[in-house]
Amino acid sequence: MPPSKGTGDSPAGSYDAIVVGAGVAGLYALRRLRDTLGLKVKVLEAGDGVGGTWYWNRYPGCRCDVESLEYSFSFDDALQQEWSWPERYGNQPEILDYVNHVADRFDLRRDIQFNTRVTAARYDRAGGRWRLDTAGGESFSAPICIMATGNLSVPRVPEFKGLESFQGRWYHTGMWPQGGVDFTGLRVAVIGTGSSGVQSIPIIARQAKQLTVFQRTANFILPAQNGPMDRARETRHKAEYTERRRAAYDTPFGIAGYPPPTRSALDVPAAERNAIYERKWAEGGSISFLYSFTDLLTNQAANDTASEFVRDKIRAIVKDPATAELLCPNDHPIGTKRLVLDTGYFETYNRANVTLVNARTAPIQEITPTGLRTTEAEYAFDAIVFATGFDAMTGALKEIDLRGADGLTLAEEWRDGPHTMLGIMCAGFPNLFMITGPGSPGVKSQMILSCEQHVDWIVGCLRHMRAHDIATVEPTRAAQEAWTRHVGDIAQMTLYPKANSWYMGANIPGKPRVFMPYVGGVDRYKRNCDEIAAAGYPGFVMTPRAEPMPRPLVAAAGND
Ligand code: NA7
Repeated sequence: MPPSKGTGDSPAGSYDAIVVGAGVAGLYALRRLRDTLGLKVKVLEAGDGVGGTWYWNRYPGCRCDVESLEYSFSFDDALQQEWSWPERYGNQPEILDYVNHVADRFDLRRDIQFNTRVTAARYDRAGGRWRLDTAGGESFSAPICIMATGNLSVPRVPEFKGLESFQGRWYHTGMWPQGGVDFTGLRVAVIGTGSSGVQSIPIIARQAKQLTVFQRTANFILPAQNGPMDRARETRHKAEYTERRRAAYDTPFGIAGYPPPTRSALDVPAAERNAIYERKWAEGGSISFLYSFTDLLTNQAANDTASEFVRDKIRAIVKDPATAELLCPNDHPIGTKRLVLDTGYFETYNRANVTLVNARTAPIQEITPTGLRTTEAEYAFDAIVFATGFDAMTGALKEIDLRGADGLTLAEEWRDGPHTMLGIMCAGFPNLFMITGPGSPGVKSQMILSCEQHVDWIVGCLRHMRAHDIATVEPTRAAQEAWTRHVGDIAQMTLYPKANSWYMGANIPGKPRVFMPYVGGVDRYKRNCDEIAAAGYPGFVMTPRAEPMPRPLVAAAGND
C-alpha cells in the first residue's frame, strides 16, 4: 500500500491513487479512498463538472429508469434521509443536482481536476506505478489506478457518408449542448429508438414543425407511470432505508421491494396471465414487469406471452395500423435488450407532425447538405438528432492507450471480447481497478449500488494489502479466464444472447459479439466477491513489498 496522506515530499502529479472519472463511481471512490483509507487521491475528469453520464446526457426527457428512492447513494444515512426527490423517477437535471450536492457535502471537489481527459495509462513494473497522460500534456502517477470511466460514456455517431456536408445542426443525445436546443418550427430527424430516442421523441415532437423518426429496430417499451413523489411512500421508504439497502444486495437486480416470482408464465391460464401483465403495466417500471413470472428471461415460450401482451398494447395505442405494426418489436425476446420506460412515446405517433420511417428495410445511406437519403427516399431537415447509443461497456477503457505490465494494451487483450476477473481487474494490469467493468452485473443492476459495492470491495482489498505489506494485486490468468467463461456460461442459460444489443457489442460494427454483463444476479455476484475477500483473495497474485512499510500507518477518520 502507498503511504498515508501527508507524507509531504511527493513530486507534483504524484499521488497514492488516481481515479479516472467523476461520475457516481469516481466520487464514491474518492470519498472512500481519501476519507476512509486516508490516501492522497486525485480524480481526473474530462468534463467541467461532476456527474458522468448525468453530466453529458442532457437531452430533453432524459430520466433514470430506476426509481429515485433507489437510485441514490446509500453510504451516508443523513444524506439519504435529507434528500428529497420530486418525482418517482429522477430526471437528468435533478440527478445532476443531487450528484453536485454530494460532491459539495463531502468536500470532494478539491481533489478533482476537471477538463482533463486521460489519453494514456502505462504501468511501470520497476517503479510500481501507473503513469497517466492527459490530452492537455500533463502527467500523473500513482501505484493505484481506478478506472471509473462509465459504461455508456463514449457516444457513437454512425459513420454516415456526408455528415460534414450537412448545413443544418446535428446533435448526439449523449453530447447535448449545455444550454439545451429549441426545435420550435424546425423539421427534425431523430435516428434511433433506444432509451434516449424514446425519451426525447415526445418532447421534440411537441416543439418541432415536423418530426421524422428513423427506426431500425422496434424496442420493447413499458410505461414508467412517472408522477409526483408519493410522500407517504417516501416516509415509509426512508424509515426502512437501512434495511432496504441491505436487502437490495440479496436481489438479482440490486433493488429490494419486488417479491420474487414463483410461477412459470406457462403454468398460468391466459386470462390470469394477462391480468398480471395488465397490473404490472399499470404499476409501471421494468423490474416489476419482468418479475411477473420466473421464466420470462429463460424460456422463449414464456417470454412470447409477455412480448405479445406488449405488442397488443402498442396496437391499441397507435391509431395508424401500419405505424403500430412497425412499432411492434418482433426480432428479440422482451427484456433481452434494455427495456425502455416511456412517458407518452407511442401516443406521439398519433400526432399529425410525426412520421415513422423503417430504417431496417430502407437503411440510411448518407447525410446530405439538406437532410438525409435512405435507400428509398430523400428527406429535408433543419436538424438531425443522433440517438444512436454508445460504444458501451468497453468503449471508454479501450479509448485510453491503457498498457499493462508487459506493454500490451487493454484493447489488444480484449481483441475477442473483454476478459476480466469479476469485472473489477485484469491479469497483467496490477493495481488497476475498474468500477462496474464488463463481467460484473453493473449495467444489469441499480448502478449506484454496484458502484458502491465495487468500491467497497476495492477498499477491503487495499486494506488487506496494507495489513500484509503487499505492493501489488492482480488476478491470475487462470482465475480471470474461469470467471470470463462463467459470465458467458450464465448468459447462455438465458435468452439475452438472442438480441443484437449493446450488451452484446452488436451496435458497433466490428465489435466482438460477446455478452458482456454478468447476469447471474447481484446477490450471487456479491456473495462471490465477499467469499473471495474472506478467503484471502484466491485467484489473485499478491506481491509483497520489497521493503516493509513503516508503521504505524495512520488511517484518517471516516466511515468504514
Ligand atoms: P441504444 O439503446 O444503443 O439505442 C441506439 C439506437 O440507435 C437503436 O435504436 C439503434 O438501432 C439505433 N441506431 C444505431 N445505429 C443506427 C443506424 N446506423 N441507423 C439507424 N439506427 C441506428 O442507445 P440509447 O442512448 O438509446 O440508450 C443507451 C442506454 O442508456 C439505455 O439502454 C439505458 O440503459 C440508458 P438498433 O437497435 O441497433 O437496430
